[in-house]
Amino acid sequence: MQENQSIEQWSAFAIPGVLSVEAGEGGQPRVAVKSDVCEGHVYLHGATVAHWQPRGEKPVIFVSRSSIYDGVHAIRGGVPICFPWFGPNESDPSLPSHGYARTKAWELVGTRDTDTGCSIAFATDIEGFHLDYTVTMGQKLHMVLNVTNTRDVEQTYESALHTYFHVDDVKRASVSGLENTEYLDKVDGDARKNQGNKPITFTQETDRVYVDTQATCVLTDAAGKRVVTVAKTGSDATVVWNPWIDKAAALGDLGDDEWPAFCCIETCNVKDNRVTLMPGGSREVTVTIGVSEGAGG
Ligand code: TA6
Repeated sequence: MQENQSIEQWSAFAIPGVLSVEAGEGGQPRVAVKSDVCEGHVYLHGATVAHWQPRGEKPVIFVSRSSIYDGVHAIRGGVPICFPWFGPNESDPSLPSHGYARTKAWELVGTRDTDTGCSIAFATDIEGFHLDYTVTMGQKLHMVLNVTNTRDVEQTYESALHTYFHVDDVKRASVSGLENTEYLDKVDGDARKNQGNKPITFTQETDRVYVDTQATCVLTDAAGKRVVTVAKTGSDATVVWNPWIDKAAALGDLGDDEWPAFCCIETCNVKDNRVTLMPGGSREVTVTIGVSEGAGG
């Protein structure tokens, strides 16, 4: 934790019996929700959701056991926020992958207990944009990212809510909803392909940017006998990623044996679907995640 931070400074945000601000992994400050319907954590570092578990369910969000919690590195897992670009910066590859949002401390603005769950509001400013981000943890996980152009010239950005979903075995998981959708295949030189009429399954490193899609995705975790729905608004692209064996081994903050335990379904405006805002203009993205029992397959 940075020297000038103390947990006590956030005590005013506590909601007795359901929400507190505590020292999390590495002493990093996090908002902790423990209610009748769910539990969860959101770190102030990157405003990163790092845990959400509806009561009676297994954890839905995956975080690596090797994640680094030093207030500098991005948390490996959870819901990192990629902004104002996605992946390597196209004009300067020396800049941080996925931009600045996921590796900076966001301001905790407010907390509220609502009829759909505990709402936690964050804000930050990045390169002429103001970002407001609200996470609501209840029987569903609802995230809203609002981006406003605060400069007097038009600006273009990319964004992603880069959600890591826990699965019992990615080799037996599938993602439906993106059938017949065009995608850029990042493991094949960004070749443009079409998904065709079958759901996405995982047999190798999978890194695909599905463009021009507002579809709800359905993650079927056959091994875990669970179905997770990922519904969105304001987002025109969806990224699906699993690193598989070699890429997982190359990531120092991911256990070599962890790649079967997650897949990413990311709620994006990237590549063909990056966003240009006029001065003062805003764009809102929402994602709503729900869980239901699923037959094993
Ligand atoms: O969203 C998929 C992706 O762009 C992959 O290419 C992979 O790089 C992943 O993000 C994780 O990126 P990170 O910078 O967190 O290692």
